[in-house]
Amino acid sequence: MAWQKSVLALAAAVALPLSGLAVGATTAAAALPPGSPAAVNGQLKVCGVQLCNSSGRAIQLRGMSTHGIQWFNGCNKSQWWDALQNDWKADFVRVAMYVAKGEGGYETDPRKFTDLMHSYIEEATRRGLYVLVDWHQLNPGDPNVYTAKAKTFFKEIAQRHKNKTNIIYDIANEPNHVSWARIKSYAEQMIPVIRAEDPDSLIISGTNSWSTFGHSEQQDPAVVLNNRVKATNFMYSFHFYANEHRDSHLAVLDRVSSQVPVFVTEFGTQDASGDGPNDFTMSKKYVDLMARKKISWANWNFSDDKRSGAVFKAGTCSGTSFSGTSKLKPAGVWVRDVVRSPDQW
Ligand code: IDC
Repeated sequence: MAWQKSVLALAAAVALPLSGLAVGATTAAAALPPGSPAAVNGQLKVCGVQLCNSSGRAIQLRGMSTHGIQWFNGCNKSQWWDALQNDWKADFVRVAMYVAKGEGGYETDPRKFTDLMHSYIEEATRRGLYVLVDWHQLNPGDPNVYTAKAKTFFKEIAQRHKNKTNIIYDIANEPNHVSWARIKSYAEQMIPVIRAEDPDSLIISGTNSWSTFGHSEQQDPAVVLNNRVKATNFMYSFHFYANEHRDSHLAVLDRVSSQVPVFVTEFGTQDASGDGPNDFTMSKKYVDLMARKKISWANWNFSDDKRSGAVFKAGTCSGTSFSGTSKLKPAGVWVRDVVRSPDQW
């Protein structure tokens, strides 16, 4: 309920005790720490092609994605969160919850993964960060394979957290080998399920061809641009890996983001495998474009996987030291500087 959210955001901003406020029966909304990204900006709204804060000002959010939480939940400890919040000064965390059984995802134990997502959401909220709930469907690439499961998952997440102002839903990570028409049909089934619980939160969906508006499968982005999802407060996601996706890919991001609201929910500075050499020159072209157009983004990923795109050196998550640069791989040193540069809001 919009009025409850604005009262709560106000209360959080001036640090009033929340105990006397009426909140939904299902759960009490947590106070966001004053001055934190989510307290300052409140409920996000799409305005035109921009992402705006609760005062209608266009903003850019910069954050980090987890690795798959079925594999790297060992990083989920207080010092890792401290680094994200205080050292990296991230605005949000994207929580990558893989879906497929073959990848050890949600399907293997829906209760366990839903509870794990709840715990990430609560911790992000306690720290005043936005949290992007990522339904990380990848294999198979057609999100319609999982519609029933996605409805069950998002209904519970939305029911539990509807009074929070810092939740962002991504209903499909990277659709692939599936037409835009099929993805759009999935999105138009999913959005009402979330909206029935939480009418005003931001919802994102991936686009065809691994969230490239079709570009990586040689399809014209016009297919998406001419057949838009019927929904408000909705954004389209775009992904890139800068060592592999060069100027023509960058041009697609520039083109589509002038016409529809775009959120870069995942990018890397290396190859699409999340590994291999970094290209920081090409990465900077993307980052500069995203800064100029206030396109929000998350970098892949805030883990200690051995691949070059995981920011921490292998073994870091078994320890307690995450802040500073000594535990970072080159991609981490580079992206930390960009994440922690002052927000323009
Ligand atoms: C990769 C992981 C790797 C895993 C693989 C398949 O790093 O450990 O084996 O997925 O599940 C994406 C995907 C993301 C990929 C990442 C890097 O969203 O799941 O992670 N990537 O390959 N799209 C482009 C790159």
